[in-house]
Amino acid sequence: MRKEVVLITGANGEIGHGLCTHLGIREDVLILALDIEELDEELIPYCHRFVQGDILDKMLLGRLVAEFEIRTIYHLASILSTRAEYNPEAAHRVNVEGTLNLLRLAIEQAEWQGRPVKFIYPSSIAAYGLPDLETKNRAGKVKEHEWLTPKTMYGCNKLYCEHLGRYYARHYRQLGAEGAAIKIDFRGLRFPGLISAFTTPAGGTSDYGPEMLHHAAQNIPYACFVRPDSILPFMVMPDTIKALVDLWAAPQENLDNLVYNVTSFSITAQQIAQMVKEAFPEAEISFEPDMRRQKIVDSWPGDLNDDAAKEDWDWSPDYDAMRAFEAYLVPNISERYQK
Ligand code: AKB
Repeated sequence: MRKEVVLITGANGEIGHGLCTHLGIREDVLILALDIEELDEELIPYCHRFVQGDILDKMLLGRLVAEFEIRTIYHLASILSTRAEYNPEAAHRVNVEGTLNLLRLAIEQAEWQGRPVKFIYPSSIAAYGLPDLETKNRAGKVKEHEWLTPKTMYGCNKLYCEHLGRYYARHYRQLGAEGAAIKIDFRGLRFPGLISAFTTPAGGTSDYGPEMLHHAAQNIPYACFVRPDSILPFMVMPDTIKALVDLWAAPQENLDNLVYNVTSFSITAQQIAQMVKEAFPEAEISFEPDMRRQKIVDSWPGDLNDDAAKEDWDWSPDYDAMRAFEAYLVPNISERYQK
């Protein structure tokens, strides 16, 4: 008998860490973890099986299908916005072709199991693209259908993969002999910048938030690459995991959207620096804006409207900025670097 598993791609990444440690302790979940890098040792006890490999390797994905009954896919693997700008075509391959491979795997599994497979997809504020700072400041809380003109390869990839998710969920093989009887249950979340106390992100443009904090805790000076007044929505890892798990558990009939905005608090780089300095008074933080990365941040919304998530699946974050710093980030980060 094949074992029922939850497949997590990008298990070693920032969200992967949080999700594996959260789901891995549940008795009703067996995690099949996939990552291109070797799995961090600390994640091993949380995963039923780890497979090291590439989401572009169709043979490898075929082997997983032969061995496991995949009920849910959390497709976390991707190349983030800054890194993607250095090699846009490679990013497109991983972010789009990789997602397509996973969607294909999901539909095959759904057809074979005779029931939809849940496909949980973390999208991003990068799917938005506001033309200039003035428009960003006027736009306020951006809704899901507004300003969908991303300026980065990563943002284009995320937005397009949301469309692919909708296609596989609603229109797959619509002209085939019988159409596809069973489709997938695609659920997407547009996340703000994320901050974890336990891992640092790699290759993102909202990374100045987490980087400021992790540098301060290690007594390393930090030059922030955006202006002090730059504003973005952010969320800490416990709320990120809460959103991923709550959306997964929500009854399908309650979901009017395929993709939902979620956010916790909006904050400027200057305010982050102030909160970091309150926690770590020795912190040396300067501002040396890189105008090219700044432009990307200026094109992302300063705030998100997450009313649809609140209405449809009762979304509500547990952490505002103050609580995020005082109850989660500062104590955990301090402990981490004191070890
Ligand atoms: C990035 O900066 O690329 C990511 C994101 C906002 O999705 N953190």
